[in-house]
Amino acid sequence: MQSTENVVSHHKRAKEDPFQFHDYYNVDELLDDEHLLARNAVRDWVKQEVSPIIEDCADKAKCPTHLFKGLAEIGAFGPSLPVEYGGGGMDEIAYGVIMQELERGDSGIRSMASVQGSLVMYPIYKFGSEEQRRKYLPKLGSGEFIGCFGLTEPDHGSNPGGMITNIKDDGDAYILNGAKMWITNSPVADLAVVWAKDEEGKIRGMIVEKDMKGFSAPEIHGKWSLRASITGELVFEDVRVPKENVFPEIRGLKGPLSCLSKARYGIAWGAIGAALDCYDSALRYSQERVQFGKPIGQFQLTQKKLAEMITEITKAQLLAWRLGTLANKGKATPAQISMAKRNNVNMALEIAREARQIHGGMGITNEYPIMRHMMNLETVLTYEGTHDIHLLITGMDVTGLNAFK
Ligand code: TGC
Ligand code: FAD
Repeated sequence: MQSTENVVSHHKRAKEDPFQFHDYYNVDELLDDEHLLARNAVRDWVKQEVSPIIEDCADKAKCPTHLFKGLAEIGAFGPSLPVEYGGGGMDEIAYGVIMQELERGDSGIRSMASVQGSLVMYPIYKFGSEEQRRKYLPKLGSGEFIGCFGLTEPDHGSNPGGMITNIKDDGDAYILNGAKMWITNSPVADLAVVWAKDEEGKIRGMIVEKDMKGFSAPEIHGKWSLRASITGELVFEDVRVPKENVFPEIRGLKGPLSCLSKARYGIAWGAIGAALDCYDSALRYSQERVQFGKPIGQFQLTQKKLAEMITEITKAQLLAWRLGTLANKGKATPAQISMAKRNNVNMALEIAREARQIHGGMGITNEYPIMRHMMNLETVLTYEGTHDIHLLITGMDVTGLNAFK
C-alpha cells in the first residue's frame, strides 16, 4: 500500500508540473527562432495557467473559460492568420508547435484554440466578406468574442453532406431551421459559424449571433472525455439570419471541409503534446518506483514500453514537421493531413495506455495526467473525422477508389 506521505508528495509534484520536453532526433534544430520563442512562451503559460487547475476542471467537468483571454494573449488563436485580421502572422509550423504545447496541457484547452482559430476565424477570413472580416476577426483574435463551429448534426456526423439544417430566402434575410450536435464551446459562444443547405440543396456558411431570436445552445452533459471543454448543441427555430451574415461565394462541402483540414493539421501536432506528457510522466515514474529491489525502469518489459513510446513520438514529430514544411508552401494535401491526424492521435492514445500500465494503480488517479489524456484522446480519435474515416481517405487517395460513394 502507498504511504500517505508518498501520496502527498506525488500530489505536490503533479501540481508543480515537472514536465520536461523530449526531442530524441533534435527536431528543435529544424525550427527557427520564432517557432522556439512561440513554443517556449506557450509552454510556460501552460505550466503557469493550465497545469495547476486542469485536474480540478476535469474532475468537476468545468471549462476554464477565463483562459480564453490568456489564449488570445499568447497568440493561440489563428497563429498563421494575418495580424490585421486578428491572427498571429506566423507560419504553419508555429501554429503546430503552439497546438502541441496546449495539448500537452490538455486536449480540451487545445480544442478551445483550434475551434476559435481554425474553425471560426479561418472560415471568416477565407470565405467572409471584407465587412464580415472587419466586424468579427479582431474581436475573435483578442478573445473578446468566443466562437463555435456547427457542422455535425444528430443524424449526420461522418457524413456531413447529408445535413438537413436549411435556410430559406426571405428578402433581406434567410430563415434558418435545424440542429447541430456535439459543438465545442457552443454554450459559451457569442457567435457560431453554421453550415446549412439552401433551397437548391447547396451547403452555405453563415455567422449566427447568440442573441438572434430562435437560436439556443444547450449544454451536453455526461461526457467522460474532454471534461475541461464545454460542448453543446445548436438549435435553430426560424432564426432570421441577415444576408450580410452569409458567406458570399463559397458553396458546397468543400467550404467546411477546408476548415477541417486546417484544424486537423493542428491536431496532428497537438496529439504529440499529449503523448509527450504521458511519456515524460511514465519515464520519471519508472526511474523512481522501486519493486523487487530495483526501479521498475530497470526491467526489460518497462524499457520495451518506454523505447517504443519514444520511437513512436519521434516518428510523429517528424511526420508533423514535414507536413508543416509542406503546409508552409501551400502543398499539404487533405489526404496527407488525414494521415498525420490519424497516425498521431492513435499513437498518443496507445502511449497513454502504455503509460497508464507503467504507473500501476497510481496511473488511474488524477495525481498523474495519464487517465485524463487517455479519456480526452478518445474524443480526439473521433472528432475532426474518425480514425476509420481518415483511413478511408488514405485508402481512396492511394487506390483512386471511393469507399464513400
Ligand atoms: P466529397 O465528395 O469527397 O467532397 C466534397 C467536396 O469537398 C472537397 N474536399 C475537401 N476540401 C478541402 N479539404 C478537405 N479535407 C476536403 N475533403 C474533400 C472535395 O474535393 C469536393 O470538392 P468539389 O469541388 O468536388 O465539390 O465529400 P463526401 O460527402 O463524399 O465526404 C467525404 C468525407 C467522408 C471524407 C467527409 O465528409 C469527411 O471528412 N467526413 C468527416 C466529417 C468530419 O470530420 N466532421 C468534423 C466536424 S467538426 C469537428 O469535429 C470539430 S472538433 C473541434 C475541436 O474541439 O477541436
Ligand atoms: P458516426 O458518424 O455515427 O460514426 C460512428 C462509427 O461509424 C465511427 O466509428 C465511424 O468511423 C463509423 N463509420 C461511419 N461511416 C463509416 C463509413 N463510411 N465506413 C466505415 N465506418 C464508418 N462537430 C462539429 O461540427 N463541431 C464541433 O465543434 C465538434 N466538437 C466535438 C466535440 C466532442 C467532444 C465530440 C465528441 C464531437 C465533436 N464534434 C463536433 C462532432 C464530431 O466531429 C463527430 O462526433 C464525428 O465526426 C463523428 O460523427 P458521429 O459521432 O456522428 O459518429
